[in-house]
Amino acid sequence: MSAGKRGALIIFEGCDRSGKTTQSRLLVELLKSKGIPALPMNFPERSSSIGQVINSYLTNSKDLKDEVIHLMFSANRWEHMNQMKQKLLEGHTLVVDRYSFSGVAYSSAKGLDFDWCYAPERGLIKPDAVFYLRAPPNDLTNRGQYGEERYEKVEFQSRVAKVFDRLCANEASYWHQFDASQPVDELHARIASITEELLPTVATQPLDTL
Ligand code: DGP
Ligand code: NA
Ligand code: NA
Repeated sequence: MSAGKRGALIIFEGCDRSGKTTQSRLLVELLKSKGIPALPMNFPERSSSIGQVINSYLTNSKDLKDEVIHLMFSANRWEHMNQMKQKLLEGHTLVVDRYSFSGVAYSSAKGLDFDWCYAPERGLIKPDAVFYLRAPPNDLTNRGQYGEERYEKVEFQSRVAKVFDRLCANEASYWHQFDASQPVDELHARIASITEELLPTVATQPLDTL
């Protein structure tokens, strides 16, 4: 990697079971196969002490006030920012399964104020692209394991989807919306082509913040 060329911050967002995990894995594999340094990441990152509290909350073994868990999800992103910045500046492209927008979408869906939800995300590294995998929540219940964790209820997921739609409209300059019900390989091909166009463009741009 030549000096001064940074990697891209690429985020996958969408409701539970929308295919983010599969698509982010395929994208990392493709980039690596082309010799492009790429690292997978996942939020919430459940291994830190904050991440372990989040995991207990999601698996319903712990209850926390909506505001408290919101700030913990945000703190979980903040605790990884230095490491992410360093990796990006070293030339790694980060492919991340969920980010700040899940924070806004899931907490707004509970009724918390949109701007209040967004506030703790301000200052985090701004993604170069968000790939929003959009699907009607009714379609998602047919996919594996739906319903095991706290938020995996159709009615709640439809409210989450509405907030993602709003974010997608607000942040249209770097959001790319896809129909999540299309075949995995077709979706991957679309995502791959946008990513390959994006990488040389952002390589010389400074990192920005949300
Ligand atoms: P995942 O491991 O990506 O499937 O995420 C686990 C669950 O946590 C999923 O239902 C989405 C939800 N989630 C992810 N990030 C946040 C966040 O920042 N805030 C809230 N309230 N929920 C989140
Ligand atoms: Na999930
Ligand atoms: Na995730």
